[in-house]
Amino acid sequence: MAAVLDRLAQKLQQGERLAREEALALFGTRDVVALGRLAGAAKRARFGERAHFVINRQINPSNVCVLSCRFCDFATKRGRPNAYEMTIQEILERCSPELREVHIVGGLHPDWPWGFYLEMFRAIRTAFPQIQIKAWTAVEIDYFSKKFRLSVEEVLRQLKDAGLAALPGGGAEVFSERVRRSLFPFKIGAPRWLEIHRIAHRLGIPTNATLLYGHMETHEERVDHMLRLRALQDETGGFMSFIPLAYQPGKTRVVARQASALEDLKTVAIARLLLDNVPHIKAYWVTMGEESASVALQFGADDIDGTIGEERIMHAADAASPVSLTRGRLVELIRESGCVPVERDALYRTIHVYDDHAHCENTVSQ
Ligand code: V47
Repeated sequence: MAAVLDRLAQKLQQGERLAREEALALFGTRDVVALGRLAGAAKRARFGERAHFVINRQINPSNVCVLSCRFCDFATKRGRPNAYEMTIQEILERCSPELREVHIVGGLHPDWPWGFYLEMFRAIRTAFPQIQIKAWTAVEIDYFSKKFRLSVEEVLRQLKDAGLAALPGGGAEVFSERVRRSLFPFKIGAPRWLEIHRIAHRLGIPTNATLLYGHMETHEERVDHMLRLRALQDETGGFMSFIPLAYQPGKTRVVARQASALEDLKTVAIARLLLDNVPHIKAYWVTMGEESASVALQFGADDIDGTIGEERIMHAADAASPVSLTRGRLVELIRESGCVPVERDALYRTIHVYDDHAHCENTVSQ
């Protein structure tokens, strides 16, 4: 395996791309440290010692959802004790002037009208003009398009006019028909997810992409997922960030245990090497845990997401991480990894570089 890694290192140095079989071989390696070194070098070539975070808040306006995906503990049906629906006022109460980003996703609500979604954005934009709205996955955009009989272009145009800055990467799960049929048969599959992101990119709306791993998918399916994202990115250049999401078994228990820390680090590292055209690789502290996310910054990741405020999706599935982190803790996690913390906005524009240790004490409680 050492010879394989050496050969890949040479290939990468010459600016060549990893092929499918090479990425698969990396999943098989026991030399995780050498893999991490390769991916860390690729991260440093782009960002030096910098690593990003954002002061953000996740808002999930409702968990009522017309779908019932086998891996999801968040979604529920109206009338169940855990069902909730927020008003626009309740959404506004979750926003505050320090925030740079709100990340809004929810269930596919059975009967909220289209005007509610637009009004929600307008209300946020009016009350908090400095907040960028990253909202609604491709699954939700597809649902709005069908439910309100609008083209995807029209849905996105109207949302953009109302304040949408970017789409989050959710709903991609894993681009495998085999897995879709088993875990989320009524949710859109890869072709539609990719089509919606292609349209968003054409309209000048940047997006993220996720991969849900650590359930029943194979390494081949993980690699194929990344390769399909790489192909779309070659075409559009519209993806900002790739976020591997480790499946939280919660009550759905597709598998008994979450992927190991080593598997998390390998997935991050291989994403950095394979997705050579996606600038940012996120180590999502909510699913990986704070410590692994910090280590992942030496394994190819350059971002650890943000303060989050109130994480509900993974915590519905009993995630062990906190629901929120302070700015001070994020700065500390990044510094512990040996990187320089860079506070960013939702579009990865730099807000502040924490190269002065005095800022380490700076904590906010959202
Ligand atoms: O699509 C649901 C996943 C996603 C579970 O774009 C689960 O910056 C693990 O997309 N275990 C939504 N994952 C979250 C998401 C996201 C998160 C952070 C940042 C960004 C971004 C996007 O959560 C869903 C699904 O794949 N999910 N249930 C679970 N039990």
